[in-house]
Amino acid sequence: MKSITNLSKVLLPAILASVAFTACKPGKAVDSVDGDASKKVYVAPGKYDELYMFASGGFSGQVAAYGLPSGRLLKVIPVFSQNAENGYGYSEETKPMLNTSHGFVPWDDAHHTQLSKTNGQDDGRWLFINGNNTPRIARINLSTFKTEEIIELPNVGGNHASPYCTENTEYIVGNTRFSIPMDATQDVPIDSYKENFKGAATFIKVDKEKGTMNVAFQLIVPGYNYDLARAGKGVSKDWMFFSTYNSEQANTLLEVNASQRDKDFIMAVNWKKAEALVAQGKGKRVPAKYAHNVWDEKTHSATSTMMKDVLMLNVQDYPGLVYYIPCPKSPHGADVSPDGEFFVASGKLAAVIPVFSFKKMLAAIEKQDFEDQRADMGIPVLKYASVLEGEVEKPGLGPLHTEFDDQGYAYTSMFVSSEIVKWKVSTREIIDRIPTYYSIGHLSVPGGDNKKPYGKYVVALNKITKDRYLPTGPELTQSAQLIDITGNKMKLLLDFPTIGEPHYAQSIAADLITKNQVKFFKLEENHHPYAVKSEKDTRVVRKGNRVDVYMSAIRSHLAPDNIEGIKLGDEVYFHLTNLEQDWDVPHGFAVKGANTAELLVMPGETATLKWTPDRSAIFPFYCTDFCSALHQEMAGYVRVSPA
Ligand code: CUK
Ligand code: CUA
Repeated sequence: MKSITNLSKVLLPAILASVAFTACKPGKAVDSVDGDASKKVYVAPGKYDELYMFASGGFSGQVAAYGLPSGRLLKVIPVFSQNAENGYGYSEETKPMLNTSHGFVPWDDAHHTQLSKTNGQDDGRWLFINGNNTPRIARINLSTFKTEEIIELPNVGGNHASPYCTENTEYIVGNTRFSIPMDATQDVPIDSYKENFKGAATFIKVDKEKGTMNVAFQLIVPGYNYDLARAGKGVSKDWMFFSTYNSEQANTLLEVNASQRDKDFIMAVNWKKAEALVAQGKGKRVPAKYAHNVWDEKTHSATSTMMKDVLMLNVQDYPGLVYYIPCPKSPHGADVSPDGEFFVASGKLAAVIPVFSFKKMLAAIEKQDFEDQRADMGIPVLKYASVLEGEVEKPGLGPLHTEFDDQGYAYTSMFVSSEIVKWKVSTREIIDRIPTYYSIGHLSVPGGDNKKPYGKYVVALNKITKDRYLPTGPELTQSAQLIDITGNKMKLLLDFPTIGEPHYAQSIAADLITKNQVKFFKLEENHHPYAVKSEKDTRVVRKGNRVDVYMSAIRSHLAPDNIEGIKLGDEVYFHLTNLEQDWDVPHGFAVKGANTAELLVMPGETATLKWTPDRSAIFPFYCTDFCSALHQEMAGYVRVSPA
């Protein structure tokens, strides 16, 4: 352990250099490619993939669903960003989804996908993802592949340690990447960081039936940077582990300020205890403004509510709630083994991977075996040696994230040395390593955070592709790599491009998703206030200068298809109901010159395009999705007369 400080002097320049390294065509790569790779990833026409992989779209703010092992992109699910393809964030119904306390924010930077769990296993119901910038968490319904809910997190600057869930999706957590003053309106000098800046670990309660999220409480924690988190499971199911860096509490993250210490911390939180304290009425409700946006499946519309306060517990007031465990230099990932006994932290500037024991942690707490120095905010710091099970030695450079398979092995990504290292959880002995192309961030084993992982593959989610694909101008594609882990030696099977930066992904057996698919929305259950149930209900209604057009679409007619009586200065709302009751028959809608939206309306659903004509003219409109032989006939005219 003594060499850590020195090593970081070597490592940091290496990290920086790796960003600028000039890769040559990887001759060695051939060695690690499985000879049967083509057979193992080939999914014949008409056949299905074995797994769905849900990957973060990074700075696109969206989620992408891929099939594995083929790597085929199946769908981009819009979450935090407007998406012209299907009118998300443009239609009147979906605009409220992107509301925040800052107003309408139509983009974000998404990092981590989290599948919902029952008894520590993926249940295929929901997918959660964090918005890193405007701190938000979204919930996607996996029976419709629609974003159903987005909640903003108050008192958080950069929701990075998020959205990790407990064993039965009781809670989803989010913690701050950038500590900030808890009263966000507080005007303080930035260099008063040590006194004024704090972290807030947010626990969001998830409704068992509907999945609806509500901020249950926030724990005020020391003003460090919180990077990632994982819930315990099995023996450790009542705990949550967060990685933290910048325990120096520097207000500039230059290495000299923020990476001086040999060790930062893993923060262990007893969330069961926090929950019990809340049940006893502990904590204080403090003013906090944040948006909670919910999709209503009956009205096919979202509503946005501005929340006004939040329950806060200052952890220093509640001994036994939070402990710190020292962890070598700038821990990034914090991952928990399938049985819940070990938690693995990866110090990105560290030379070893420490594996901590939950049992030993409890014993150290029992014995009150604390380091006396550095007890920030009265939080006990456990001794490294008393919680440590052992270290994985010489793993490579820049360890980031660890996932587990079903055979007792762990896989850790090495950002700087661009490789995945396979090691045995029980002995921490390194079994194998495989290069990745290039600069791997997260990695993902299907079911890798479950009590019983699915295993079979590990997917490398890379930061840089360099020479791996045909060039596409200054920006090259982002990429993932599929690796076979069924044998002793890892074998590279496939490179495939991804949208945005694939920070993290989770994969799930396809049948857990396919069995719950909604094929269309039932028209009789459509309670949208402007829905029509048949073509004969279509009409144009004027109220002052507002004109509501109740429209229908069914192969192959838009009704009404000749609209007159609109005057310049009117506000026109086209409410289009798709009358189809069949799978995969959306209709689109576009009006010439409408600068607000185009629509894509699912069968049985109603969506609204708002339009303020800018001139008097005859405007054509039409269906944008080629839906039948008479698709080109799904069109009409709207006449806008001078005021
Ligand atoms: S982060 Cu990207 S490599 Cu935002 Cu999860 Cu670790
Ligand atoms: Cu409806 Cu094309």
